[in-house]
Amino acid sequence: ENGQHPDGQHPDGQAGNGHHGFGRVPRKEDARFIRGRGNYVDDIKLPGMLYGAILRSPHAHARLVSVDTTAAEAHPQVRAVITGETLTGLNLAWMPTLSNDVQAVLATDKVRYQGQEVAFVVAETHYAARDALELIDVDYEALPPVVDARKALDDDAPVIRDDVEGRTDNHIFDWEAGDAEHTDRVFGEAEVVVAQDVLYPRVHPAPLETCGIVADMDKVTGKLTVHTTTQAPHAHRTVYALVAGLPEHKIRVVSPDIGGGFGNKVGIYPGYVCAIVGSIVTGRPVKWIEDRSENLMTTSFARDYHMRGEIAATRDGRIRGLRVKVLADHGAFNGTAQPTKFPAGFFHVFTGSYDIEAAHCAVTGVYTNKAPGGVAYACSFRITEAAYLVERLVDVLAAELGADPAELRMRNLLRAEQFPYSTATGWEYDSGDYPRTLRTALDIAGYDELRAEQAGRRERGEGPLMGIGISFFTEAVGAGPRKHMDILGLGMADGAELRVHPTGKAVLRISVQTQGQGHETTFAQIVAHELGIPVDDVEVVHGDTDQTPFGLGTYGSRSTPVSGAATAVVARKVRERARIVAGAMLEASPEDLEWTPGRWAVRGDPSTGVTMQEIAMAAHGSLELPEGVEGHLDATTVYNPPNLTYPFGAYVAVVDVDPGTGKVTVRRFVAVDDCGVRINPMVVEGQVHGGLADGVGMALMQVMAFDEDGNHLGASFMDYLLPTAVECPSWELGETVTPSPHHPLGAKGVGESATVGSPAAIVNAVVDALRPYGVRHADMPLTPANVWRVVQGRPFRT
Ligand code: MCN
Ligand code: CUN
Repeated sequence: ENGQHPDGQHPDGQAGNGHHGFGRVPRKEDARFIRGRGNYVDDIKLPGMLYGAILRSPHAHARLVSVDTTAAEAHPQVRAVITGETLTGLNLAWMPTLSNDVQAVLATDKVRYQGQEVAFVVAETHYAARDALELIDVDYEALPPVVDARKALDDDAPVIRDDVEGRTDNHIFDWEAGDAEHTDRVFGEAEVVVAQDVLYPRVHPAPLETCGIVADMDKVTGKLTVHTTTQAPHAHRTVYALVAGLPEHKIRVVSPDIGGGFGNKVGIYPGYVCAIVGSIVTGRPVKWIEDRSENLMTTSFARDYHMRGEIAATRDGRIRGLRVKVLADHGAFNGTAQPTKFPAGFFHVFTGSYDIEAAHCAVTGVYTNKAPGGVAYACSFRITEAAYLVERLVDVLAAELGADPAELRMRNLLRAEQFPYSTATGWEYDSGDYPRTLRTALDIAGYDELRAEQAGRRERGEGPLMGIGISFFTEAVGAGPRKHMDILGLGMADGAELRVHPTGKAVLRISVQTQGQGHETTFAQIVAHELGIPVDDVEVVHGDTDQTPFGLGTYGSRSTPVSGAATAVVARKVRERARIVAGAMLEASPEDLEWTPGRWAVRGDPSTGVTMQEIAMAAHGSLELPEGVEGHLDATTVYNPPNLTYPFGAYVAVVDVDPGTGKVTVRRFVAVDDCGVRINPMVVEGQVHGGLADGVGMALMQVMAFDEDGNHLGASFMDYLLPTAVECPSWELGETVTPSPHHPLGAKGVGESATVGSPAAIVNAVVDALRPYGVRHADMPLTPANVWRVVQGRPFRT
């Protein structure tokens, strides 16, 4: 069973013609996307609209002495110039971040990273706004920057955040999880301990569409409408309400089509606030769209985790303990996006997929003179870092023990009968059959033959160097239970509303927001599956706070686990209401009715049944309903997930490395994902393909580099490389299905799985290829230059 159902039918045969439920339904949204008919923020043009542009700091760290805007204001096309001083007057110069810190909207005292926002010009055209930026005269007094996180806590390090009174260092937080004492004891008794420094470099989600906004303050109605690139429209609205002091019902956040988010569009950026202020000041709509360099230099980056991991094990390869220390570079403002209680996100799932007695991690966050962010790029709240670290460490242990990495993993993986499993750091994994998934991946790859080929090549000294890398990951997605998780005090439950019109057509309203994941199709499939009506008869409304119920948005692969569950629940409410109506129609007691997809019928006599469409008409008609039963078939719900869902997967990469040039070619990549029940296997495979490409990008090509003055060295796609079909092999996918026991559909999230799981497989493969040089670890990105450097001066031994 590999999920191939080319006819679009659900494997259990429920789907009829015209797609009534789960299965490989083509994406509804693609019809407009492939015709160039998408409607993105930059496509929006409002009457009288003005254009904004941002003046940014050329320095990574400097005192702001003066900002002279006289010449810019005199530009004939300029309508407003806004500075930190203007905003101070409005009490808007600083805004709250998602981590309970503050961030400068426009600099007032200092600039703290290259590209930081200093002034905002509003003009009649985009070009005029850009031209006028050049007329602003800023006097900076350069300060020494902190670029290397490892030096941020030195005694002589310049203090970046002296805006906070009494602050004397660049320390943000210390956070730990697990049992330190127990872990130290296990390490003390261990037969084998291996330790490894591992860097997960600073990278960027780089969605194809950059961030932007059209802000429109209507002075007559007092209503602010913002069209913007956001993964979380409702959360943005509440934050704007709190920041600007406007009531929520006077703010409408609309998120039209979004050209990729990948966590880049979770937070609120200074440009958004400036555009809103610009509209308030001028009384006209203001559009601000950032360019590629602005996106790469200033918006939410990802990772930048300096990790040291240790594994304690027995001589025969039983892993007993894990100990981790992390230095987290958060940039100049602590703006990471994650549930409040978890300053290091979900990094404490670093025990991965293994049965480990004791584990402990300590994470220290520091400020540096770089852009803020850290949680983005399909990371599942730092599970990327955690999964990469443990999967690297397991390979280091395998090298130390002379063990096969597949066998070592098999030996330590959680077994099916151990679920639900409580980890040493406090997670409760819901379900899994890990050995089966790893075996499936090894079988597809032909692992034994690959190892034989590798041995033969090594023996014959036949180039290029061949490497085989494995990774096994477990994710925790679907944030989250209200009692454990909130963002800025907002609980993480999602609403859903379902209306069924008289003719049986349905409208679903949800709070999550697609950025390319196909929600308009897959959420319609959930309703179709529950009500037995065609997918085409269900319209999904999202991305507009005036039209959808409250919910926290799309990130951390939470849409299916939370809003997907809400959708199933609300559709079941409608189905139950339909049962009562059907009872009245059939003159039978509702308890005596039986559901077969699409119809309620008297038990044992399906021919008597009434269809959902007939029931809908009757529910809106003159049929007499039982005492106390309202007409119509509409329902609402709020879903508070009882736990996260824990998708997992086994990946095998095969690479060829040219030791002369350092070039790595990914020859094959096998990915077996288990995300529980798949609503649309084709969409899931698309998500996995994208994430695997991310893995190639991070493992081999991507890093946001800085020079020692804090100059950004990767502000265009010439330097910051995105993987293309040329660098990617033809992905080989498999699947296993272990339903989530607590999700109404048995589904788990999958949108970030492949990004989380794939980098380790590729790096493990490259290190495996370099084994003859005695290489045990090499940090990403494994660019030709970096690989070449790693092997220089090392003797080659087969
Ligand atoms: N799905 C399914 N069956 C499952 C699980 C998911 O059919 N068992 C489908 C869903 O119905 C949905 C898609 O797969 O259409 C992804 O679902 P889910 O795993 O719930 O993830 P989200 O929808 O919450 O998407 C968020 C996730 C994140 S956090 C990042 S980052 C990322 C990712 O999605 N950004 C993306 N994938 C992306 N894909 C595109 N094209 N663009 C982005 O910006
Ligand atoms: Cu960490 S990126 Mo996705 O959660 O939006």
